[in-house]
Amino acid sequence: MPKVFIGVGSNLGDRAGYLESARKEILSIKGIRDLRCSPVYETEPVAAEGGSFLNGVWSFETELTPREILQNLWAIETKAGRRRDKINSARTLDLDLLFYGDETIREKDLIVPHPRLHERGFVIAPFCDLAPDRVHPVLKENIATLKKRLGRILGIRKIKT
Ligand code: PH2
Ligand code: MG
Ligand code: MG
Repeated sequence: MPKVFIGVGSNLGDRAGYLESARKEILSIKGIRDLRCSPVYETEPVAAEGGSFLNGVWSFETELTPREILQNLWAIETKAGRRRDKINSARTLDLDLLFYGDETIREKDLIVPHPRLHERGFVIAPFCDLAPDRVHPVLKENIATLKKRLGRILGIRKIKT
């Protein structure tokens, strides 16, 4: 059963509340098991509007297809009142599919692994807490190595373990 990693983020409204509801929503999806959550980081926005984010990385095992996961993630975002008026506007909840097992997918609205995850301290730092040995299916390096390559990550702070 493939192991899935998602990036979670919120920088609008009750940020911790949105992450907590997302966790409950994911737990309630049939066909998902063994949800694990990284510590939560407070992070400065990178090329995005609004205030600081809460970010984390979560993993689970699933029988669902990548497309089914994506649809579930979108539905949870919508339930959290996510609006999509502008790219990178402040958001109540952002759920991004990072890895789907070792698969590489290149469709218009579904690119896996997430193309920028290795450049983003707000993804790599929590990812490294959760799964340092996980190997990036395209870059063929593990998350701990990718984190080292980023050097000193500024603008992030672990707030909850
Ligand atoms: N998400 C973005 C763009 N910028 N910055 C931080 N700190 N955290 C995010 O989750 C984030 C971002 C696009 O989704
Ligand atoms: Mg995102
Ligand atoms: Mg997104």
